[in-house]
Amino acid sequence: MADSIYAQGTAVWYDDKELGWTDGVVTSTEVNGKDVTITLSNERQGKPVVVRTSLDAIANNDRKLPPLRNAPEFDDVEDLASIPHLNEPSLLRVIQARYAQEKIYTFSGIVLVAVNPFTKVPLYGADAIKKYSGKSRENLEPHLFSIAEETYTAMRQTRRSQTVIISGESGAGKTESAKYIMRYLASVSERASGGGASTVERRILATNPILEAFGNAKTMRNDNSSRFGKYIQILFDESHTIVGARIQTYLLERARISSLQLVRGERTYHIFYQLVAGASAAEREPLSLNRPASEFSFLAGGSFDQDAEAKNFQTTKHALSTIGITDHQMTSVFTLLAGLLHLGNVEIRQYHTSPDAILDETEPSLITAMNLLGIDLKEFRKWTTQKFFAARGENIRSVRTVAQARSVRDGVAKFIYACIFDWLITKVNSRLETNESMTKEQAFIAVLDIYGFEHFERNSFEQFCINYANEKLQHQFTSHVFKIQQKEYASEDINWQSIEFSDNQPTIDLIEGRLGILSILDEESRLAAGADTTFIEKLNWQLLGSTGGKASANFRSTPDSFTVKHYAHSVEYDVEGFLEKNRATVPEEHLELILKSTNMFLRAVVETSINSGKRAMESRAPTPPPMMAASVPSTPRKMRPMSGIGVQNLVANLTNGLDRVHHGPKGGAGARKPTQCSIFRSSLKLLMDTLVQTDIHYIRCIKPNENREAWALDPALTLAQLRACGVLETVRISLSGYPNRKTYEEFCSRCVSFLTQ
Ligand code: AOV
Ligand code: MG
Repeated sequence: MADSIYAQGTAVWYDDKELGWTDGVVTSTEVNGKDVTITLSNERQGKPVVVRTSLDAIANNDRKLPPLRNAPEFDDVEDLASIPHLNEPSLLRVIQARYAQEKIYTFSGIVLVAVNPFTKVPLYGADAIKKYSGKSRENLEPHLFSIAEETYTAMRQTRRSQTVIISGESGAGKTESAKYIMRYLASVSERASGGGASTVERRILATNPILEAFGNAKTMRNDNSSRFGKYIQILFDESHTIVGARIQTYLLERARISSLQLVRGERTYHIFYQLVAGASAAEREPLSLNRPASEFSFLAGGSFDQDAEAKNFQTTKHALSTIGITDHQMTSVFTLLAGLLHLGNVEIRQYHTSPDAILDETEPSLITAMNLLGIDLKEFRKWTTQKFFAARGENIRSVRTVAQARSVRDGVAKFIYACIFDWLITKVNSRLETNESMTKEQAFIAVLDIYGFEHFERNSFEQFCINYANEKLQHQFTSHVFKIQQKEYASEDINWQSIEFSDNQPTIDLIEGRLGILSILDEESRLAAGADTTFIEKLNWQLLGSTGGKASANFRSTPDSFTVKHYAHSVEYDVEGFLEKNRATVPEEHLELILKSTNMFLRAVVETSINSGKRAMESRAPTPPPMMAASVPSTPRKMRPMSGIGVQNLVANLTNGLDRVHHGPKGGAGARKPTQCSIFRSSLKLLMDTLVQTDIHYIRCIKPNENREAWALDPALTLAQLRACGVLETVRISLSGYPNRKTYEEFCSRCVSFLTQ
């Protein structure tokens, strides 16, 4: 009888409408224990609050009976799995009580929960690293280093590769955690090799400032928000010393380049601010950067601290040179970045009252931008303001509207920036994963720092991709924790009560199935007449019309948005801009101009990026070789000037998909230009294939308040995150199951060593 447990004196939680979960004690029971009086711990107007409730009424209203509260000594447990009464408020109480004592880490079965302190904490110094190395997690306070040590020990003992998956909302602390883990591994490797930091270790740590300068930006949620996902594998040799690394990145947010698409108060990538604040007079002069940042439209709206950015610029440059980027290459990169800043300032006007775009040949920003980028000014101007298309066998000219021309201008800037980012990653990888490191590699320890689930007021293509990635990771997590454990118990005939868990496979099918959202989006992106409106129509027809019922449980739509029921939350996506973002390309003519640039570096950068995109698609190989699954080719690409024929071939190959857009279907499927979502999907598939070959460790970062206030915890916000990342379900399974697994041999050897002590 559920009600018999609510005897007088029982400590319970009461779900108060105003206060949320509140401590209470059953002070009396009536009607055979079915009506209870609960006295709450808080007072109103100097008197304790007393609530009377009928357990039958609660049950009839389908509300949860008051959960049982644990004795106060359980408020400080290091593992949530060890509390007797396991329910949401009890779990929150532990996290909250520990956080109040400045203990930011708590285990939850196999997961480490990390609550952001939003202030510097003295937890990560050399002494802490020393304290955790060689120790098992049971003997020390929960810490990021317990997990890092666990991966290192496991790799040494089993020779298997390891992955730490770090997830959580924007600003929860994923990237900071990833950096501490990398630092820990570098330190223990140093000790294994018996020397100081090696070149390779210094290079690996140098990737952090580089990736942050080029891939992070200030957003409303985080001043240093990663606008890409990353999977960094640190490679170890037989003696457990670091010999190299490789980095795989996912979906850089391109829209952040264009001021037209920036949310107020948010900024573009840090590197632009660093450059304008930190470049020396000699560096500034040839780049025409002798003016305040506020005069660059791509930088407008973003406030910044001149001195801090100048200092960061030096850090970035130092890191670039540590990784092996030459001064000459650095100057070339900065020239392109300056070219983009000037491109953003190119003024496109409208012709009198008509919406037609005008761009003057004498426009000063245009002259500077084209000079820096080495692009033919006249041709660029022409193709930015007009386009040709074929109709009934004739080439018809049409003038672009101001809005279209500006969007083309920004599209070129986004495209070039994304190419610079790809080039940089390829370059970094070529320095980290050498032939020598590949020969010596025995296993790797990887860290996955990927954007957490996003649910904003307005959600677009980026959120859709991010949430799709999280859906896959959540599935991996549930499969790992729940399915495998349940199966294992069943196979060993262990008495096991099956645990309910939410399987999100239907949502994944809805997104990536044969006729799912992604394939419809790709199909539509490749059609000449494809538009956001036709995309949503097809979604409706395909997902609600023909197949009906099956998908509709997780899918709803309106004429300009669609809603997906994700594991964490239902999210409504505004379809406006989906196709453009998925195509993420520049008009064919502009691409041709870029590839004919007199700036050899720009050509090399674009070529490298195009090839890395193609590689991402090609790496769809059914069975990637173990360990090497997510590897990025190690041989540095030679930068050579392209012959005229080479350029044409490349353009033809690349724009085949676009040709189809402009001139109707032609060319084989193999020649299609990969769309953003198809590249993303392939790289995710590769990631999942790699993950299953590794032992996985989980860190769930929690953002305790929205204001980034030190040591302040908003219970509802925290609870929602604990729920969304499956922490509660994990604890339940750990409790119902058997937390220790030992092979028969291990068990015997433990017994023997115990008996002989
Ligand atoms: P994220 O990676 O999870 O967000 P970050 O790792 O960038 O979040 O953390 C956001 C901020 O929180 C940092 O800039 C620090 O100020 C603070 N912080 C995080 N972890 C710690 C820590 N362990 N100690 C002290 N301060 C910390 V995003 O990339 O936006 O999804 O996109
Ligand atoms: Mg981050």
